Amino acid sequence: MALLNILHYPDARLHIVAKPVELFDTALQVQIEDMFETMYQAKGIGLAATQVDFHRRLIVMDVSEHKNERRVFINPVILEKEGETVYEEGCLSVPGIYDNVTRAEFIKVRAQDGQGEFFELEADGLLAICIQHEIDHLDGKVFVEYLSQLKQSRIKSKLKKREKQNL
Ligand code: GNR
Ligand code: NI
Repeated sequence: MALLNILHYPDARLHIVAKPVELFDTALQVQIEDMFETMYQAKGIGLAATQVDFHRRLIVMDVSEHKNERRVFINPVILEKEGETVYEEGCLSVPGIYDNVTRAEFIKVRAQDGQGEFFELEADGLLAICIQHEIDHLDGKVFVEYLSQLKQSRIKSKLKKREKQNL
């Protein structure tokens, strides 16, 4: 097992559009395990492969209270969306920044598991929000892009400044 490095906004690699996973091999199982380890240690509820500079359509997630409900979504597709909900989101790639984002309240998603088996899931609440947040990452989109240009430029300056101090 290994901890992976999480990219921080504004890193251009966060805007790469991920390609489908085609091979459900041992290397993929290792990548999934490493992503869970990285997500749990960073205290996140989800992690998209894009965030660890791996540009395939793979997401790991655990929105449970006791951190014992692992979910893997490979090549996820949202089949249905309904309603709207506003939630104060955060992102491991935008540390320390939280702001309201409007998303669909209910979704139906089709994806493959780690073995390549297809499944469908209807989700609401935090699970639905997190799935949409993670699929955005696979499409090269970070939640701050839903905020005003002014907020985005303030967030960029703040994170760049912080990054410099940590050099
Ligand atoms: O840990 C996370 N918490 C969170 C809170 C509200 C909305 C979305 C998220 S996902 C985030 C982890 C992350 O950055 N995933 O990409
Ligand atoms: Ni995120």
